[in-house]
Amino acid sequence: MARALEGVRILDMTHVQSGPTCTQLLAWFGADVIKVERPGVGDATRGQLRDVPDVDSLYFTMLNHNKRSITLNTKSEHGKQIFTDLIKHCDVMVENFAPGALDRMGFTWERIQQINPRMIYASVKGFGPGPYQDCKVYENVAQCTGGSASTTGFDDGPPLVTGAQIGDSGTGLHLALGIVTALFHRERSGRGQRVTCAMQDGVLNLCRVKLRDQQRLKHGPLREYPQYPNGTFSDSVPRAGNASGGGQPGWALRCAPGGPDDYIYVIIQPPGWEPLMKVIGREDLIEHPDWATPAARLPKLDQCFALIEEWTKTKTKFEVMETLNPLNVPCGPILSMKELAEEPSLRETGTVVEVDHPTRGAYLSVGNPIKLSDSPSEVKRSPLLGEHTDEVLAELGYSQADIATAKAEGAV
Ligand code: CAO
Repeated sequence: MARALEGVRILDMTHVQSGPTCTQLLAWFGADVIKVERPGVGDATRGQLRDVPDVDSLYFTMLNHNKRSITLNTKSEHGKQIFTDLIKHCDVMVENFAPGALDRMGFTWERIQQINPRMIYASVKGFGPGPYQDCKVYENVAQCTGGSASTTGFDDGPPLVTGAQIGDSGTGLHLALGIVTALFHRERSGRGQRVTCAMQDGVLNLCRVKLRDQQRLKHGPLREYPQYPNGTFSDSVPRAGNASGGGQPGWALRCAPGGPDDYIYVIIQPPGWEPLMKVIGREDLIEHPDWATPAARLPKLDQCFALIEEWTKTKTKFEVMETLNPLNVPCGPILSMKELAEEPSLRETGTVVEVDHPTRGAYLSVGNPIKLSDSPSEVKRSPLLGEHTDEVLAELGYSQADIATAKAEGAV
């Protein structure tokens, strides 16, 4: 069965995390992703955060599945020739270099269009046009500049970055959508186009509800935030701790036996009040005028959650889950990475997969979280540096002698 993006060739100039997550998704959907790396060096992540000496790091292997690797010095004359052939050969080019790097190599968007008018040229940058357009940007910088850090954390603490890589992987996801949209458009227009996504913009898009709240602030306090009604609001959106939305307050509550991840997030929806109070043995509060309605509870949500926590502290998070779910009380255990790695249901769906690697051996990875019924993803190991150089050059029409010359000159 042909996979969804079979036949689409991607010229992958990406490195580190944001770009590679994008091209990995396209590879999982069946695109032929040709990753171009600097001879002898490769993607810097191959050597970063190494856990085993002399083998590609998990950082690299977990972001570059299903790709082919070719080494190419795109700054040498011979390398530029090969690169030009690759641009002719491919449908999509993806890069996330520092601003202007490809222009400096001589490959401007205008030049790329001359070489291949059907080319879709996609880039991740830290910022869009504006005062910071020339800056280099990494994950946490994007989280800070996109509005996530200022709205994450507790009221009395500093801004916080999140473990979810919304700057890098989030922007990679956005870019992948831009690319498949441009491919779809090319079916009708016959032409490629430029696709860009700035990390600041991607993070802000994911923080959309916080810009909503910024505007709501003008019309009074944000009643669903823990600052209401006893704390104070400034003129910008505060950090909301673990609070959830207005009509359905939520909080992370401690569970037994009291380890760092022994918590469960519980949401109190109006219909959930009665069953919750029955479970914790406080039937007296079900009809009590000081507790029975969302409006009555709002000023003392901390007390509501403290009552429920008295009960959750006596159970494990999984016992609480088993008790509250049949009662239609939305809740979810705080799962550690260890628990997720060992979760059988995630293994069964391929969301967590074990992959074999020739120099590292078996390792765990996150597979494709997007499931297509007719185009399932098979996760294949990441390539070794330059593993497919000869193969790809042969596909471009280079003879064994041409390849030997390119190697002798250091172009590949
Ligand atoms: N052959 C020859 N030269 C190559 C090459 C190849 N195959 N591949 C890369 N290079 C060159 C580039 O052309 C560039 O050279 P110049 O500076 O002379 O133009 C040089 O290698 C370094 O590229 P870079 O500036 O992109 O790399 P960096 O390590 O200095 O910066 C990063 C890394 C991520 C900060 C920067 O690329 C960036 O801001 N990218 C956009 C935002 C982004 O994606 N950030 C997410 C990163 S993950 O947190």
